Amino acid sequence: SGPIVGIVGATGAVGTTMLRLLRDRRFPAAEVVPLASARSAGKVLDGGLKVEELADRNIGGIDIAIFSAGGSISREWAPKFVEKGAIVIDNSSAFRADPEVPLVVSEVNGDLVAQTPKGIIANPNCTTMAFMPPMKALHDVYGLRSLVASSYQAVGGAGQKGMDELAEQIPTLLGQREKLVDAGAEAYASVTASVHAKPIAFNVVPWLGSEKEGGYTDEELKMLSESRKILDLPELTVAPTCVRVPVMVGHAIAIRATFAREVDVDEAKAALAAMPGVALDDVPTPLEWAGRDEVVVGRIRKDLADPCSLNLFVVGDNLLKGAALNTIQIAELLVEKGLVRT
Ligand code: A2P
Ligand code: 11C
Repeated sequence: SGPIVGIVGATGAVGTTMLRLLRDRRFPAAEVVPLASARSAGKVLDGGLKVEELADRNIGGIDIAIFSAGGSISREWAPKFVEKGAIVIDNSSAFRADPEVPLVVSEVNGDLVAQTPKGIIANPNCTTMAFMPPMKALHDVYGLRSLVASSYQAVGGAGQKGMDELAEQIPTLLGQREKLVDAGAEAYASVTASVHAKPIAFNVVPWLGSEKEGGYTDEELKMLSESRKILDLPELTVAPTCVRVPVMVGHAIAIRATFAREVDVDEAKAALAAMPGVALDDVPTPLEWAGRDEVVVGRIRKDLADPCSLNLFVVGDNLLKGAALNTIQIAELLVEKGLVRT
């Protein structure tokens, strides 16, 4: 029989999606164990599984542990699962930079699931994940050198609480519709932001994550460090700007990609169309692509000034390919390659 799969953070936005994907994709699990905080212990989830508390007594026997409960939970608990014989697939940023932990996008560098000296495989950041399959496809043809990448990120990237905050602010601000037009600051002051950096309903917030060096946020610097690691391009340069927009699910990224060779739009489209997990759409929007597995690329234009650069727009469901789907695809690779205890 198959592996016993533990989902840590099973009650969250990503964890719930993982549980659904295990069912929908008929993952060959002998058993699925949903784990969350003591607050959720005993809760029965859709599908009938009962949540267990993340506690030492509940983690024995798990063969694959998929984490999406934040970096501090991963740092504390992932090694404990490994000690008990599990392979950990971690959706937090806790281990992504560790040279002994592969950072895997299934279509791009899935072979690395066999190289896990620490028993941990990291799942990339949801924004970076969306543009990795298209960039890999184009890199293989033209040789990628640099990116200017500006994101339009959904509130669902911050989990259930991120979506709740937008849903609560919309009716409050809609109730003061005139102020949205001529007294924005007053409307703005009538709602409180706790998850997002500033009120997000009817707004766009160019600050996402925590402050790091040079005025960049951690989310922006992940676009650089994770792209380099996943594409195995240590010299890649990235100019990142991350922006939160009032969209529930679906991150978008406007990208100017510069290559070693001159690009051709039709040839680029053919390379993108041939890449597994990538779809093409002339004008892709997050709302249309929420709930779909593929990342989608549109607005593909040769740069006006530089014949070696392409401008394009990428959209990806941050809960699916950006998070839960890629972790399940990694688990599927482990099973296919016979790399997991059953
Ligand atoms: P819980 O629902 O019991 O708080 P999201 O990213 O959507 O906010 O979800 C976060 C997930 O991480 C939830 O499943 C949440 O469980 C889980 N989580 C948060 N804190 C802990 C903790 N201390 N121990 C175990 N799971 C936790
Ligand atoms: C967001 N992308 O949209 C962030 C959340 O590196 O896993 C994911 C942070 C990460 O808020």
